Amino acid sequence: MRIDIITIFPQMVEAGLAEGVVGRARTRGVLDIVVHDLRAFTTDRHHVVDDVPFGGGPGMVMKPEPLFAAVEALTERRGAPDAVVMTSPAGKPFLQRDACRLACLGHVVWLCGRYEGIDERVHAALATEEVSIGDYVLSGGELPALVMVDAVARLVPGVVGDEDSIVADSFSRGLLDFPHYTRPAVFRGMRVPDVLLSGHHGQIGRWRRLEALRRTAERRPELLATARLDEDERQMLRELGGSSARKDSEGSE
Ligand code: JBZ
Repeated sequence: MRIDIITIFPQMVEAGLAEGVVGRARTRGVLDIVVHDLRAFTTDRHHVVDDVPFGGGPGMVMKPEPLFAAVEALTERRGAPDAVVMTSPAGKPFLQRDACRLACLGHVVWLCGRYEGIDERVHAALATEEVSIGDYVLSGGELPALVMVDAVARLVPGVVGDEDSIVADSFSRGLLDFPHYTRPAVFRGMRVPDVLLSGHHGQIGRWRRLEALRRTAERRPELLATARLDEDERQMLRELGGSSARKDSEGSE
């Protein structure tokens, strides 16, 4: 998969892509990720990428010309990308299903916003989607782009070593993950649950599904409305009791 990231802080983005599974996939040639300095696509002496907002008000707005020039230069060299993602606090939420959709594409470009925002014509005529990682105030789109690229990249075959761990991940089944333990079996008086030491794989699997359901009901009850549960899990949820033990069709809230 080919990914291009266009930013005014290329070193910040490069640092986030250098290590871990994504960094290794890059060095192995499984992922072709290139970070571009937006200022390289300006034509003025001072490499200006922002300007005052029409209509007045505080802060600056990212100019459209360098962003269009960057994507057009990429299009000339590599062909038109399959998607152009614009990070923005005003975007739709970026969810696991978006990561899955983008991971199936051959070539995706990310545009990182800075200042008060990006000229709306970038959304209208250059980006194919405008997405946000969550409801908190950030100072730019570089960290959101890194979050999204990480979520996409680990779904590309060969990036994560153990395919099973992708399937087992939180959200792949729409539930929070179960609790994990490693040695020692007793640490500062806190014991690992006996079932995990039993070697009984049927019971261990059942315990993990129950704990995943318990956590989800406790921390993210709204996820239960869309989680893919089998009849066994629906029964476990009823046995957990309380208002969180509602049926799929009844929805959340
Ligand atoms: C994002 C204009 O720069 C920003 C500022 C905040 C921000 C982004 C870009 S993208 N927040 C998010 O994904 O939530």
